[in-house]
Amino acid sequence: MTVRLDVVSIFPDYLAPLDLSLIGTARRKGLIDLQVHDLRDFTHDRHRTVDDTPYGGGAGMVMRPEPWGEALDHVLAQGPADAPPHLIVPGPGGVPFTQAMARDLAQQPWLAFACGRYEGIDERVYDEAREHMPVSVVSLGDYVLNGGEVAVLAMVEAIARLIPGVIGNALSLVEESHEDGLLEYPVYTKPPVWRAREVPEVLLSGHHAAIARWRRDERLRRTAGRRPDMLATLDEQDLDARDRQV
Ligand code: 6GU
Repeated sequence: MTVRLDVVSIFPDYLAPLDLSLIGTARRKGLIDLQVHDLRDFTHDRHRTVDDTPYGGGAGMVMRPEPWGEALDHVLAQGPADAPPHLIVPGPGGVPFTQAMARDLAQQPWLAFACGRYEGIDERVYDEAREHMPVSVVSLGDYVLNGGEVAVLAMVEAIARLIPGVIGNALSLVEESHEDGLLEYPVYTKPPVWRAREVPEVLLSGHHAAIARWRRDERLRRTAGRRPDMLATLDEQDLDARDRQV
């Protein structure tokens, strides 16, 4: 089954990297049907205007509703009215994007992304869109980007790699940071000594249970150091179950 992804942006070229690497291959294989739409194609004035000053005053510009209305109508018209896409609007004021959300979105047959710029999109566009499809405003983290495009690159990559067939080795998906509540353990490859730095001896021992224990301890140590917030929500049962596995 092909997953359909539509992206609306005033900078379609920003999405060009989605031709590369794993996602480009998945598109060529027909696993992903990704279409990028230029918001300015849905304007009707000579200057292809997409923004205007905010009512009530204030800094910056706001995206006008008319081009967005037409662009979203155009996207909706690509599929059945009774099975519309889930519309994702990236923005720093959204709910946090998480691995769990990526997993959920990777199960959907059709996703649309609306990239805002400037101070944002006229609120009526959201109200109107919600009458036709589910709408989620989603943030990558607590910092501000100039527009949604880079966020869409990140979200599409996180989602696409979870679509069946996109990553050859599905096992490589399970032992990863954020898949089970702990950060990943440190990894090493050859040579065994590099600039006088040795690979931890246990990894060369061939003792599988000892290696599993070491990795579990390193994951805990790393998570405690870098992401104490994650450890706080890991319950003890979880940790006990992990102990029994090793
Ligand atoms: Cl999703 N969009 C924008 N424009 N800025 C952001 C963001 C998204 N996430 C964090 N900052």
